[in-house]
Order: sequence, then structure tokens, then C-alpha cells
Amino acid sequence: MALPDAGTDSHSDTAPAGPVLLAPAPWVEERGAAVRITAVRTFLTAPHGCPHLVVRVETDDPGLYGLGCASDPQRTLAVRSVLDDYVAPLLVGRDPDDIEDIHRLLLNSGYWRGGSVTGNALGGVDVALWDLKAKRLGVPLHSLFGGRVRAFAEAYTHVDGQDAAEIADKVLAARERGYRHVRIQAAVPGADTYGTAGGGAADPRAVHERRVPWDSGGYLRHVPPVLTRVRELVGDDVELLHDVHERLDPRQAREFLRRVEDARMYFVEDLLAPEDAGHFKRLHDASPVPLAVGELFHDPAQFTALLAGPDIDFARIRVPTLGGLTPARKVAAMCELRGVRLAPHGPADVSPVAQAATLAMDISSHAFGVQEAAVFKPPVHEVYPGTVVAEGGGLRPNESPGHGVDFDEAAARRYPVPEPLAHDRWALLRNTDGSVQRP
Ligand code: GCO
Ligand code: MG
Repeated sequence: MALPDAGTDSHSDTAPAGPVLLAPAPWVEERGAAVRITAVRTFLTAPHGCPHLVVRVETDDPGLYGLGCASDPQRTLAVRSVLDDYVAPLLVGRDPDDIEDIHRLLLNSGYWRGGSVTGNALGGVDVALWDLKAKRLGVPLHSLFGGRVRAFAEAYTHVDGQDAAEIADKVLAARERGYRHVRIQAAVPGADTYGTAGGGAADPRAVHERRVPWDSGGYLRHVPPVLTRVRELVGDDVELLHDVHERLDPRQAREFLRRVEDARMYFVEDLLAPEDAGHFKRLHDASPVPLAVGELFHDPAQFTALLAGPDIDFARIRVPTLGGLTPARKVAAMCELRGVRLAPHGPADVSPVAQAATLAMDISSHAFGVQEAAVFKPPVHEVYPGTVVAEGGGLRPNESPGHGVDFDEAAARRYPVPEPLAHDRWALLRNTDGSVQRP
């Protein structure tokens, strides 16, 4: 028996005539709406290799649509189901202008709060609605957020290597390309180290077959002197960042900060896993090394807890996971008021649609610090016309209406998501004692 629509008494056997618009906005019922949402469509594609999930919110105004990104490489199909099976039916018939109302309604609709799957689904819709609103008004998205406060967003790129000399050479080469901020990842001999060739997420099956154990103690002994040596080799005319990727426990984290002080890092990212975030205050009070955290946060409350002190220096907001620009901009405003800077997440598993949306926030926020800037492979530019490319170490938003990035469905079909989805890559590492390593 089909479940009764929520618009009817679950004990009645008379189904409503057609789909019921649940909790309709009374102001829309009174005065109507210029346009209505007619469909929420999702598209899977992988032009860079990692899965992207694009959301397209369509309206009864032909040619007027908004694009969002709900890309979660670890749970792509689950996010797509939330969108297709739960969110889309709830949105059809609504006024796309009522972004805050829709965001709260979608949050409530799941009842049980949060989680990255819900976050990414809501994030995809939210960015699409902001894109739609700006397109309807004929303005670039940052104009809706108060306009520009900077000409470009400072960008950082990634380099990695087997030793300090190799890393330093790559840093200097990146500096030559105009980057003033460079993330450096050092391989730990015999370990699958995040962010280095073959380590971490690079090749999940190879990591699985290699069965190389992870040794946090080895990472703690090996990496700080490499970071310090890189600083000695490249000098102070470039900002150096490092991503610990949650590989240390609080005791090791405290020691790590002590050992990297002379590297004069711009920030050290994800020193702890979100589950250990309660230790950030003590670490932040004890060390001059700037701390960045947040790409794993799916609830703004995870940021507000750390901004109260503040116990961090940079908020690594991942716009899709946090639920879109609506919550992200609220965290950004709090960062501005608390003296914390933005360093939004943006590797290649965040599509150019989300990158452009994040850039609209960066360019219009006084809290902005630096933006992670993926270097996308050529097929990405074919699938996403308008993809923003870092120039001179900075990202400049398009001035076209909306976030300025489009989506070519035909091109997207030429880059299907590889099967099986590399969604299990973060579950493959075990510690030397055989326990699973928490990424
Ligand atoms: C970063 C991140 C990524 C994540 C990836 C997970 O700082 O760019 O740590 O590399 O690991 O986005 O899907
Ligand atoms: Mg990271």
C-alpha cells in the first residue's frame, strides 16, 4: 500500500487529488509568486576523476535555472537519493526566492539533525537557489552579499614531495607561478601519507593492496623537521601551510606544534579530528602556530563552539557539506566578528560550481583569508563553462549573473563516474597495532 501523502490523515483512505505543497508559505499563497520551482534534477559526472554531483533547480520561466554542487565523494549516491527521493518532491511548486524559508524547511523535513549527507544535499539546492536569484536580478552573486570588499581572493595551491629539497623546489616553482600561499605535504617513508603521491586518497586500491600500516609516531618524528627545512630553503617570502588530516591524537598534536614552531607556518590544518575538537582551546593557548579546521564540519554549531574563544585562527568551511551559502555566510559573519579568518575548502572534489559560489562569499567577506584552489584537469573546463582559474596566485569571480559557472550536460555524460566509486578510500588504513586509522 502506498504511504499516505503527508497532506492527508494517515488513517484516511482518500488520497489527495495531486501532489500537496507541504507547509506552503502563506505570503506566496496570498500574493502568488513570479516564478515557481518545477524540478530539482541531479547529475553525476567525473571530469576530474572524482565524482561530482550537480544540482539543477528548474523553474516555470523557460531558460531560468540555478546550479548547485552536492559533491560528497564518500557518499555520492546517498546524497543523490536525499535529493531525488526527499528534497525534490518537497520543493516543486515553491517560490525559489524564499531561500531562508526553504533552507529551514528542508532542515526540519529530515527531523534528525545534520550529517554530511544531508548537508551536501541541502548545500546543492541552496547554492542553486542563490544562483537563480542572482540570475533573475541580472547581477553577479557577490553583489547579493553586499558587493566586493577585495579585487581577488588569495589562493593556495598544493605541492608534495619525498624530502625537503624536492618540496622546496616545488614551492619555489609555485611562487614563480604567482602563488604566495602553498600547502606542503611530506611523504613519510613506508607510510601512505595524505597528500603525497600514492598516499592517502590518491590510489585507494593501491593503498588497500599495499596494506601499509600507519604510524602516527613516525609522522610526528619525520614531518616537523621536513617542514622546518623547507622553510630554511625557501625563505620567508612565501606562506607555507600543512594539512595534518586528523592523523594525530591530542598529546601528539601538542608535540607536533612544539616541533614546527620554527617553520613559521601560515596555518596547520586539521591537527585533530572533529571528535577531539574540545582540545583546540588548550592547543591554541599553548602554541603560536595558527590552526585551521572545518572541512569536516556539517553543522554551523561545530564552528560556533570554536569561535566562542576563539580557539582557532581559520575556518575551513566546505560550502556543500555545511548546507550551502546560507549557513556558510552566517559562519563567515561570526568569523568576522570574532577575528577568525576564512580558508574555505576547495580541492578538485569540490566542483567549479561550488568553487564559484564559495568565491562569491570570499570576495564579499572581510573575514576572508585564503582559498584552497584546485587545479582542474582540462575536461572539467569542458563540463563547467566559466570555471574560475587561479591567476597570479588569486581567484577572480566572473562578473556574469549568478555564480558564473554553467554545466554542459552532454559533456558531463562523456565523463561517467568510475565504478566502483572510490568512496571507501578513507577506511583503508590501519595503525601498526592493527586498529583502524581515523582519517
Ligand atoms: C583538503 C582536504 C581534502 C579531503 C578531500 C576528501 O584539505 O583539501 O583534506 O583533500 O581529503 O576533500 O574528500
Ligand atoms: Mg584538509
